[in-house]
Amino acid sequence: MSRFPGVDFLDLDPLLSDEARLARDAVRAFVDEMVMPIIEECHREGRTPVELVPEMARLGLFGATIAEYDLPGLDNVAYGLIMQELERGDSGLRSFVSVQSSLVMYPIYAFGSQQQKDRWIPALGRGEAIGCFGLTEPDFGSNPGGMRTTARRDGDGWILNGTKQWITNGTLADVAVVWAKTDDGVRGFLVEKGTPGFSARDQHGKFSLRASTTSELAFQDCRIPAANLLPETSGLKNALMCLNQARYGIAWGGIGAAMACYVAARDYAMERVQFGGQPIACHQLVQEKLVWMLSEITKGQLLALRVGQLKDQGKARHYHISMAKRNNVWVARESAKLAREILGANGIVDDYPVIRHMLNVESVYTYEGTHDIHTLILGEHITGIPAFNPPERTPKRAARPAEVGRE
Ligand code: TGC
Ligand code: FAD
Repeated sequence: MSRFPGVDFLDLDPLLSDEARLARDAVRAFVDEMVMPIIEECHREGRTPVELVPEMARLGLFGATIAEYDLPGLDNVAYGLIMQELERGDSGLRSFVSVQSSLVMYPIYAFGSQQQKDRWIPALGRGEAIGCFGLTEPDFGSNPGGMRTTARRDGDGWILNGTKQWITNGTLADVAVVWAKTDDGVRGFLVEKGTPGFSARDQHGKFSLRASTTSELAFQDCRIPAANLLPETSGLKNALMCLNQARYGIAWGGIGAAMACYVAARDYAMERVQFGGQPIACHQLVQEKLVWMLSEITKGQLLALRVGQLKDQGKARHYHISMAKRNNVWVARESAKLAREILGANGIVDDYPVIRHMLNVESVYTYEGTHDIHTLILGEHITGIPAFNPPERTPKRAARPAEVGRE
């Protein structure tokens, strides 16, 4: 079994706490020993490696920043490094941990009642329960505020109606954190597996994130007890706060995927011989690609590290996180493409991890706010002008081919 060497061009290791290094190294070893031997098979078969859940729980990867309920209470930099290492293995695995930690444990911990926390946080932390997060709907992805799912108060409970789509771990989940419109705005609810009126089914045909389960959730007059409302939620803002946690982890994860592609490409270039017995690494064009990857990975590490430090100081704003998610997933996407080029035909087969990362990163580029949505979030921060929903204009009639060049 080969050990992943890591990428640390600027000697950033001394900037990390002992705790963060220990967490990273433990997850790096876990990925080398337990993930790499099975991940290509999971990707081929399109299955989530649920057999890894007990070991991930033992390593304290679920809810790692929570300091209660016997959870590790790590800082955000350590959490980020965990995400980096997991995504170096596979984006689907990082997604599993992101959803469990940032999108399920975080909202229950931040917005839940004491009873909800006591019931779910320990079980989710031990991996005995799995969670999912339902925000996106078939007609509302980038614009979740338009959601059609409703929750109506009815006696001592709530009635949910609507559909959520593209939900990671939907069919695996014991509990779904579901966002729905109420008379008092958007609020979060806990819906347990098996509740009458709640059904989940997997979405098939994915060419990306194949080692992850993606599902549709349907609510048809689904009645849940009043106690399943997350009491501290009062608007879409609460859902977006959960996204901040997950997007931050993805910013590190993108660097992990880019590192995997860079190391695979560098090693391949040193070995692969063409034209006169020299390895392809001797060509300037190949070197330029490796230099691009290493430079961008290094800049991405600095960005993620600084946002992590700001987060630990309570100073990270959502636009800082948007910049890190946007940039670092783009670095992963471009690195995967360059690495695939360097591997030639071997770049399209799963004997190497590159094509899997290249396919995975298409999902990561899209979920948790597309690249372009993060551009607009940053654009709004810079200018103060939200450009998500420009005023309606009547489109000019397009010229017919016969009219082109007439005037
Ligand atoms: P807008 O009017 O701008 O905002 C509503 C309120 O929320 C505040 N806010 C935020 N607060 C905390 N964190 C953020 N990131 C926030 N962004 C906005 C805002 O200040 C406002 O507060 P207040 O007090 O005035 O009420 O809302 P909008 O409806 O115009 O939407 C803005 C937009 C487009 C940026 C937002 O909706 C968005 O981020 N869209 C992208 C959707 C998205 O990322 N979906 C992800 C679904 S989950 C997922 O993909 C999981 S993948 C699995 C994995 O993680 O691995
Ligand atoms: P759309 O919003 O329809 O966007 C389509 C295109 O239009 C994009 O290029 C977008 O950038 C562009 N666009 C949209 N609006 C604008 C604008 N105003 N200006 C410029 N361009 C714009 N969601 C969950 O709630 N929970 C999950 O667990 C979850 N897991 C996922 C797992 C996978 C594998 C995938 C692929 C998605 C997952 N999602 C999940 C959904 C994800 O968050 C959405 O796909 C994402 O928010 C984008 O929404 P959309 O796909 O509907 O694209």
